[in-house]
Amino acid sequence: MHDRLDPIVAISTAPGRGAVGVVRLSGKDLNAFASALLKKPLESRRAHHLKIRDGEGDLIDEVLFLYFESPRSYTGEDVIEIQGHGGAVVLQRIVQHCFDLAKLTHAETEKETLPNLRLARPGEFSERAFLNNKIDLFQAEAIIDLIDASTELAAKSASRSMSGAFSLEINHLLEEITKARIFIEAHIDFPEEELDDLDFQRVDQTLTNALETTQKLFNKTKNGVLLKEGIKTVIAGQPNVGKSSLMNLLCEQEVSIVTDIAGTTRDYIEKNLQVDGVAINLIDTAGIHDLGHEMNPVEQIGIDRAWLQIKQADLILLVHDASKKEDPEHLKKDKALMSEVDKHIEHTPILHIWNKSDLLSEAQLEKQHEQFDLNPKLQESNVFISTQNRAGIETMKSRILSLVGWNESAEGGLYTARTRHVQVIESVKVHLSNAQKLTKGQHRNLELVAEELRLGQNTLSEITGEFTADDLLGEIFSKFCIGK
Ligand SMILES: Nc1nc2c(ncn2[C@@H]2O[C@H](COP(=O)(O)OP(=O)(O)O)[C@@H](O)[C@H]2O)c(=O)[nH]1
Ligand SMILES: [Mg+2]
Repeated sequence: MHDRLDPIVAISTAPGRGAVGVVRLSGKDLNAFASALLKKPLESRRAHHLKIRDGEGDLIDEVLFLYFESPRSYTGEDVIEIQGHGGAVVLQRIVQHCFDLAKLTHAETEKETLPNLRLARPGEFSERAFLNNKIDLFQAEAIIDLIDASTELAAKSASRSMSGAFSLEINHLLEEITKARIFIEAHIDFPEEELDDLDFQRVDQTLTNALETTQKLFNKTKNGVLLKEGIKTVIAGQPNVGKSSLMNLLCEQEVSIVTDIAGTTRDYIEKNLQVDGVAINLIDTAGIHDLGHEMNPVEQIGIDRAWLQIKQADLILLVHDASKKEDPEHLKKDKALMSEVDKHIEHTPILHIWNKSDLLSEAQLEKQHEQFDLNPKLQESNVFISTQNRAGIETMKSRILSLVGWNESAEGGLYTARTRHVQVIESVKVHLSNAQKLTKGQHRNLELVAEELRLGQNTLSEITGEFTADDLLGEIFSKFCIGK
């Protein structure tokens, strides 16, 4: 592990050609080095024009030079930003020049201007911002989310996370839990002051409120994960039911070949798209025949790949042929397919899509609809569509989003989040409800209530990084780009 005190340097802009490229340095004390580089009086937070020359006096680049004195900088340390021309070689030469200058002996002190200067690891600038309390861990993670955002909604939500608005909500909840804990612990320390039923009711009410807040945060973070990671959605079903037609319709483009010949789609086909601003990674697969069907080796490989995709899916769109809904032969195959799908998945939601509704008469369609309308659970997981006349497509889209738990009317706006946050909040919920149970009836035990609250508090603090193990920090920041 590198020393967290070493001064660091990196090219912060993306590799390749660009109008401008940025080299960034951060360190505890860059003042002497910055003066040596600039060779004129240094002013913090001011753009200086500078011609950088190598040892022989040849011009490397003409740059804008900025110096941010600690603590008013991105990392909280002294930061230098050199904005040069955006070419790989010229930026490398600027970095090399920084190394040469760092080794130069300072005349007055007879020490190197900047001992131990080294290249920054990915995310090290942001890691320092976190370690110097410029941002919390949740905000740091939102920075990568903003860089990686693939939809406008994801970008907006990431900047909301980055601004600290979500961290504020987490901190409010932490305060609620802390208050309850202080109240309980005060009575453990002074047992002579018996708690009466009214006191217990108060604790109970506080915990009910905290649990409600936790549930709201839980819903928001789940949404946030969907926003960040997108939904891996696999289209599966028997041959010829219209899987590839559905793929093409959703992609608004002919990505899959559609014919009336069963077995047209051999390999799976993947495409990223958006449904109401949510990123969907849509995958069309080879049609799955009934198990007894003779298959050629290519078809077999296609079907094996289809199963692999089904296993990894966040959501399965199981396509059926609505016009064959009464055909016993087709139904039998469909049933066999569904039980096979069940064997490959655990809790993956399935949306049953009854395609080719255009082939049904009004009366038939009405009858089918009625069957689902009576049962809200069935209604949520079934939809009639036609890729031919585009009936039912909007309903299908809204069912797709609701089945994966998307809740667009989240109070207070959307945030990006990751699975780690969902897990943390889930376990906070467990600690809080344990605490609540322990305030009631014959199981009442104040020490255990306090302990559950303490655990809940510590767990929740992992989100903002107050109680986060070093190796987790390392893992989080390693996902950043170099120079960020
Ligand atoms: N009538 C009707 N035919 C459809 C519809 N969707 C697809 N088809 C036809 O069904 C056949 C199989 O379609 P395809 O998308 O290749 O099915 P896949 O094998 O499941 O990928 C093609 O002849 C399509 O034109 C629909 O909504 N209505
Ligand atoms: Mg196909």
